[in-house]
Amino acid sequence: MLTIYGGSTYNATKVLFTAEELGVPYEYVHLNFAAGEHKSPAHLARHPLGKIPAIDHDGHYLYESASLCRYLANISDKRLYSAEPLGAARIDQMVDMICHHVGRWLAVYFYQEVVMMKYYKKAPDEKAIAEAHGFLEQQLPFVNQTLQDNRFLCGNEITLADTIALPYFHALEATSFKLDAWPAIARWYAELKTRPAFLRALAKMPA
Ligand SMILES: N[C@@H](CCC(=O)N[C@@H](CS)C(=O)NCC(=O)O)C(=O)O
Repeated sequence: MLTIYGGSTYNATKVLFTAEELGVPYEYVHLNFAAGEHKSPAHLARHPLGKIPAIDHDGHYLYESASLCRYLANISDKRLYSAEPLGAARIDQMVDMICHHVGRWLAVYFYQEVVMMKYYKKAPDEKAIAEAHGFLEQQLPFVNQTLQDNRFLCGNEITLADTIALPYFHALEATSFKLDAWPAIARWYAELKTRPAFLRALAKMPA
């Protein structure tokens, strides 16, 4: 039995989208942050820092969204990943680049304009947004060029890089960030956000 513990954030969406795309059977448990469910003793046993996402697979607890997506691919038929070391390394490097660089800066918009403004009712930190904008101006041309040359982030087949990257861009729909300057990313985003697996993943979460 595989249970995914999540909340309404892009990190949980990555895991749900990957599971749906792979067709891995799972149950989803949505933790209520406002009620502190992610800091309960039961959840701290699953994730030592009390964060989401985490999974319980037959009593084995695992966490870290990209690692969880890789695990789901490894326990299924490896669609979205590669059984071949170089192919896997190319997918891993794109996943790491998205999580540690591009996604890290996209997340600033989400944090400042959704979490701070809408949830905590505080003014966004304009300096933090300007810094993120500067890094994205440097980094998104590479992503745009990649998607101009390929249908997906690692070639012409969907991989973990796409199921992990898409939720960052989706979270930006609620922010001032726009994809107008990045037409190939906008084309990729428009295609992926209507994939049935992504729509099923979103349907698991409360609005
Ligand atoms: N690098 C981790 C990040 C996990 C993380 O920061 N999760 C956030 C939600 S997106 C969380 O649980 N925040 C609640 C808290 O830190 O108390 C991953 O990719 O899973």
